[in-house]
Amino acid sequence: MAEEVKNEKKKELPIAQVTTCKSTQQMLRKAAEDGVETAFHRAADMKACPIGADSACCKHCSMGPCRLSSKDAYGKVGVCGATIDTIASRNFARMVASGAAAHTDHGMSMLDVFREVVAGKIKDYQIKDEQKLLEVAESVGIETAGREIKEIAVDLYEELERTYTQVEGEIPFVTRVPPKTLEKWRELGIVPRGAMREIMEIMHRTHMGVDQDYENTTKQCSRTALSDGWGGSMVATEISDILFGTPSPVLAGVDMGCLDEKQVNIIVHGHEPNMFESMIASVNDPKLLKEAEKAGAEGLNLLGMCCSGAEVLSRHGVPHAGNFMSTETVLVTGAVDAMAVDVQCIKQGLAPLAECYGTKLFTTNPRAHIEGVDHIEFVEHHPRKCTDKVVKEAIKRFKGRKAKIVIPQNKSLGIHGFSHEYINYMLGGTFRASYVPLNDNIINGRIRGVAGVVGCTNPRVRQDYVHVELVKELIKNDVLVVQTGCSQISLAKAGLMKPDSSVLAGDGLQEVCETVGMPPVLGLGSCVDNSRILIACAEMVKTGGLGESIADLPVAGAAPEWMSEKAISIGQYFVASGVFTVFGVTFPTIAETKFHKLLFDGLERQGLGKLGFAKDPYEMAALMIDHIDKKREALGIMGERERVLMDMADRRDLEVIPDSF
Ligand code: NFS
Ligand code: SF4
Repeated sequence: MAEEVKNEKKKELPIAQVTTCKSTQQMLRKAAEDGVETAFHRAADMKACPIGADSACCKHCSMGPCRLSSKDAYGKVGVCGATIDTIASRNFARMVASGAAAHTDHGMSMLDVFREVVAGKIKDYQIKDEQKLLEVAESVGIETAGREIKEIAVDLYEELERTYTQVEGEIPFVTRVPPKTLEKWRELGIVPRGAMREIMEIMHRTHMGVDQDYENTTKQCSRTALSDGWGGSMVATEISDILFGTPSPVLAGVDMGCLDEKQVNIIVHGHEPNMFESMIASVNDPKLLKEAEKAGAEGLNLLGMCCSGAEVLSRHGVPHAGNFMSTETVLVTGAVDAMAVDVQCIKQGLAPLAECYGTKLFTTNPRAHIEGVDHIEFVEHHPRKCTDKVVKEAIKRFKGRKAKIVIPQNKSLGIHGFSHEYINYMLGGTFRASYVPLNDNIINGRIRGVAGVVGCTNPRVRQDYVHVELVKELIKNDVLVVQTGCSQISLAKAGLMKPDSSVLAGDGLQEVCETVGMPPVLGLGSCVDNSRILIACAEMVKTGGLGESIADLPVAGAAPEWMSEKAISIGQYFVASGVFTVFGVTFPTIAETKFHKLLFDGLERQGLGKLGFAKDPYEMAALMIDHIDKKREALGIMGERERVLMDMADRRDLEVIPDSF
């Protein structure tokens, strides 16, 4: 209720300091006028707990909770005698388990749909991309020649189910891991079995009094995270491509300016594409369109937010209203007639805002209800029941709109939908699709390396700022950037997904972009689509000339504004795959501890990747570029180059981004 979210006595939010997103700034000003609060306000009012931020506390049993000192990490132990390394590594392991569970359960849902489609029990979805089905089946050793699609699909389901349920043995997609990388995993004992087994084992090992050696716990972190990256997330991506189509470049709009006052605005916010796909069918149903017209609307305007939004943006060009830190402020526009959410990253704070502005908010997934919010269950066997109902409720709200509507007029057009397959075609041409041109351009130095910039936005840092500045700095230094999730949306809003943004790139990268006609920043989709980055890395190794394992590649990753436990799982699977991965905001370790040193240094010595940390985007870019150069040096392809550091004049020049192409 509006009364409950009144924000009168609290100090004023320094709006320009908390976000660089123009639409979000405008809506925060409106929120102040309307007397409502958002996560930005709550973050400003509630300081993060310093002991928790350092992961120096444990509540795994009732002899505690125990708080160790962040300042003197080895000065104290828990009641059971647990050291800081035990406590921090156990906490970290549980973050990995939760993040991996979120991705793998999402992948399992996709696989459930696939099984029912193949069995003919779900008729609203079909196998849309048979070519992809064949490729995925062949990649896990399933015979395809002369066989029916259905037969192959049944085998593929059974094979991929092992990703989750297998008690012993390696998960199916290890067939895609470069042999040297896989050899390293085997040597270290971190090749995942089924995700269920790995997650169960983490929860067991982090119970009071079980695994009390941080090095041993960290191995299980890697193994579980790998069951996410090369397991659950990869299944989610591949099955979604098979069912809904493999993305290829598509022009689409991003930002709150995609809302339209004259239409019924419906936002889908969440992570699983199945509900979104059904919603696309609903808003294109002539009967529902008629109903909308009867209510006085010019049409049904469907938009995405967060990851399922990023996924359908990439796959179908559905417009995207904003990333994680804009999900509340978009309601402040008053223009959202309905918002349907499913799982993950749905702030409970949406509920009072929706009530205040009269937006119909619906939960749809049996796993995720919100107290006081209406639930319309989405059932894959008759998906339209749920999505048609949401559309009808949205039309009702449109008809009875009472809230004052203010839509920020910001909208950025850009190209999205660069699947790992498409990167092949784009660089190599349809008839000689391969990663050879990418590798060649890396070897000849036009492209210095590749960086994955991914992850959330977080009210503890200025929204979008770290993502955007980091990516600009990277491309200026000839580093090709691939993106997913909320980070992709930050850069899309800043106009970097346009091919002509290659003017911001260094000479070498600019030349490649202009020849191919691609932007220097490639949007790959949602967070589970980080698996596309793993596959691209594996392809680069396979193509040759850049070393024998993923750890040899001149690549780096970053989660500059992360907040979710999923980001921790993603970070750990990139590190375990051999990639240097830098986190921003904060990191749940104390720098002087043995556990911290293992993650930030020791793992690399074992032949894996390692973690890095920097809050400042330029410092973060420097860490990544230095790492890329170190790898180039080791490969003997360094040539003569220096890192171009941006001065203030350069930074000012970059403020102006061309908005048409
Ligand atoms: Ni990824 Fe997607 Fe966004 Fe972060 Fe949340 S929506 S799965 S976790 S906040 S990038
Ligand atoms: Fe304290 Fe040990 Fe119990 Fe954790 S497990 S709460 S450190 S006694």
